[in-house]
Amino acid sequence: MAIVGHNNLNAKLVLLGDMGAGKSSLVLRFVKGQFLEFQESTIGAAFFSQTLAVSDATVKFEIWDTAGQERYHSLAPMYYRGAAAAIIVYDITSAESFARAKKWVQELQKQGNPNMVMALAGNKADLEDKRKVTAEESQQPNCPNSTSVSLKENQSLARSSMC
Ligand SMILES: Nc1nc2c(ncn2[C@@H]2O[C@H](COP(=O)(O)OP(=O)(O)OP(=O)(O)O)[C@@H](O)[C@H]2O)c(=O)[nH]1
Ligand SMILES: [Mg+2]
Repeated sequence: MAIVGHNNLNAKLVLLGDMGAGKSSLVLRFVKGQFLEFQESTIGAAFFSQTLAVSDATVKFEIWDTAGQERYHSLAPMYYRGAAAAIIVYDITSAESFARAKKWVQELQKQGNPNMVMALAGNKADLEDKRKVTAEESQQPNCPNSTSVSLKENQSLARSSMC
């Protein structure tokens, strides 16, 4: 996290996870408070920023929304390098997306900034009847408190937990 001026901080945040997990939906909720039923798949990566007042400081989040398609995997280090925080998103209706999320946690633990704050967010909680990743499974030893959210139903991101 870079200190820009008195109580003004810049924080780089990166979104990682399988394609279709909901990374862009999460950013759209955070930045514009919106949800799109047909969100287009991200190509390469997209950049957004959002400024929030946190206690007596102003934090400007510089957000990299990466593309989940496998062919973009090799670009990811460019986006997570130097990041203060990473949110790894998976889709609770897809076991593959959860397997991918676990790989991201491992990759960041090996290659990411050691002080990086990581959160694991199981998205699409509104599709509970199609759930493939149980709440127990999602409690990873290296990320023990993950919970699920629905970006569609505008549940708070605070419900996803820190690793
Ligand atoms: N039912 C439901 N659908 C969701 C939710 N969040 C996102 N979606 C839908 O899931 C689809 C994929 O969401 P995206 O945000 O594009 O996923 P992504 O992770 O950015 O995907 P890539 O850019 O391909 O890596 C979109 O059609 C969204 O509308 C949710 O909480 N519930
Ligand atoms: Mg996307």
